[in-house]
Amino acid sequence: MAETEELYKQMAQSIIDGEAEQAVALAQKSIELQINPLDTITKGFVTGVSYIGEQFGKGEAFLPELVMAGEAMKAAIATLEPELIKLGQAREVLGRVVLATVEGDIHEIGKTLVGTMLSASGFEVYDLGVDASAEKIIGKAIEVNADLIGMSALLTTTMVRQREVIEELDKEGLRPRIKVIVGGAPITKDWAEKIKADGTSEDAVGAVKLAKQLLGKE
Ligand code: B1M
Repeated sequence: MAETEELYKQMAQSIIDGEAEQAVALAQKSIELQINPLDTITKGFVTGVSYIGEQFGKGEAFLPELVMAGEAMKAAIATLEPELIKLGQAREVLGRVVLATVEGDIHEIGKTLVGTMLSASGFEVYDLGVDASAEKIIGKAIEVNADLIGMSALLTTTMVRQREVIEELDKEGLRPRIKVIVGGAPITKDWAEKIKADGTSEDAVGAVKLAKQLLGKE
């Protein structure tokens, strides 16, 4: 529908402009129009944040713009969160997941989205936030008797931390009981195999599917 396409464009632009209030207003409008919140995120807001990321990579946008885009993105996703939860209609607890962005990395938007979708689908999620050390992640996994650890990394310099956590889990004999999934923009299937993770996915919906498969809950 032309109106929806126009709305997606405005959403992307609100992120590019770093206009959090506008992003929230557009997210609310999408709820009123009963647009699937996952479409709102991927076809609207993510288009904007990807564009600003590319511009930043080329030196054509600067850190303050990246920060403002990130804030606008967070505000939009927070507005959509109740709708995302409704999508899941969880009935039983499928398993316990410890989720974090790895040490040295403060990118939280994708990780939080994965957490929301996992919760909505019936997983009990312990979200440790960003910049989480291996010690913190493993300690929490032991404390809550986790079935799965999910680690997000957005920087090529921090993705190595995922391997460190896996090596530590192996050393402590906690695998294969605790499964590990990894994700984030630079993470590939090759990387996941190389570090002996149990899997990776490109997006939040894929992460839920993978978590269910790994825990035999499909
Ligand atoms: Co940063 N940043 N950033 N940044 N930032 C990137 C990642 C970058 C690619 C931009 C670029 O240069 N083109 C680049 C990394 C380059 C590299 O490593 N090769 C970069 C850089 C360089 C930096 C700084 C170093 C900049 C600086 O200070 N000079 C700095 C690092 C700070 C740090 O972490 N120590 C930095 C800071 C920031 C902000 C704080 C300003 C902000 C984050 C705000 C926040 O999170 N609160 C920010 C942002 C917004 C970005 C971009 C533009 C967007 C990231 C995002 O939120 N995407 C990003 C460019 C890009 O990725 N295109 C960029 C939307 C989100 C929904 O997608 O996070 O990919 P994503 O999550 C997806 C999937 O990846 C997957 O599902 C999610 C939902 O579909 N997924 C998983 C994610 N985690 C998963 C886990 C799973 C499974 C799937 O299982 C557990």
